[in-house]
Amino acid sequence: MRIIRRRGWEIPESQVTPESVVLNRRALIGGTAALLAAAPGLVHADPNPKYEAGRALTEEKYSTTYNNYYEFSESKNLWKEAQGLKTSPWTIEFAGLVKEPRKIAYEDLLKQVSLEERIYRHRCVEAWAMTVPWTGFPMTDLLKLAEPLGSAKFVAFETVKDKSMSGLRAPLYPWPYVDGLAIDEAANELAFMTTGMYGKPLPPQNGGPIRMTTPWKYGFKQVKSVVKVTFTEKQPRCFWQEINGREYGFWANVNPDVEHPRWSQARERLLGTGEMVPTQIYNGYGDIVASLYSDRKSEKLFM
Ligand SMILES: Nc1nc2c(c(=O)[nH]1)N[C@H]1C(S)=C(S)[C@@H](COP(=O)(O)O)O[C@H]1N2
Ligand SMILES: [Mo]
Repeated sequence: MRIIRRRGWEIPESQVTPESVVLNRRALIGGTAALLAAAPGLVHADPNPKYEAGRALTEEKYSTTYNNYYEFSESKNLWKEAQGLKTSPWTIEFAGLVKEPRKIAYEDLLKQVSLEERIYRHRCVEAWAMTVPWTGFPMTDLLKLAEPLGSAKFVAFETVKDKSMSGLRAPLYPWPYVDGLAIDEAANELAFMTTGMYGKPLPPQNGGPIRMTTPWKYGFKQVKSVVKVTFTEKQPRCFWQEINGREYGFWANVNPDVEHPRWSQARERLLGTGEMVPTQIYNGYGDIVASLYSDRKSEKLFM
């Protein structure tokens, strides 16, 4: 098991978690050493305070049973169907403006990165939110492995198309699901490749075996079950932008003051408790990411 990097992104779990959840997770981690050693994509890291989640973790039973994954279904209740996605073996392709286009087995990729745990807030454009302890590695490490050329200005992530996904039969959608980032966004310290949650491998419904996580942006930017990473000179086409570019743009940074054409973004509903809380600009991560946009003020940054 590679693992454990003492860097922050989260306050110690004991400070953000109801005591019972902490105890359960400690029991899980302590009691399943063999499982942890055997399963890829796992980590239990010692949190080192840097970024504060500032709210309780969402209970796992909610974040793993209330999902957006249109390849399976437009309903939130798709987790059972998603178990049909075989997440091993898994291969990721590096394509486009890279030194050498190639495919890499997920197992081999994991050997070349260090896993850590980060507790991030997640904000869906539909105005629900959750707080999740993710496992994974910085997106910069993926960039290093992919070796993009200097001419690469953007990176696009693509979701698998699999026979287990009955939603793919909806012909109106521009499958595969693709979304992307500017290279400097992808290199930001918050951008994360996620391989697990709650100390376990990432389940298919949450984008297993590997998804990307950019917590300052709306959830639809966060591509699940990634099989292809393509470097481009121009902004890549993005799934939701293509479906409805008026409502869903490329940058899609969270902002409580920029309304969705059909609803307010001022507040968000916490999964599990149903509590309504104010939404923060950049989902509360502005101190880390706002500088990415200082030279992009003319762009439609918030939707
Ligand atoms: N491939 C794919 N990725 C996707 C989606 C999807 O439908 N298909 N939905 C997105 C949206 S809208 C959100 S809010 C998050 C939800 O992630 P979660 O189910 O882990 O909460 O996944 C994002 N990634
Ligand atoms: Mo979403």
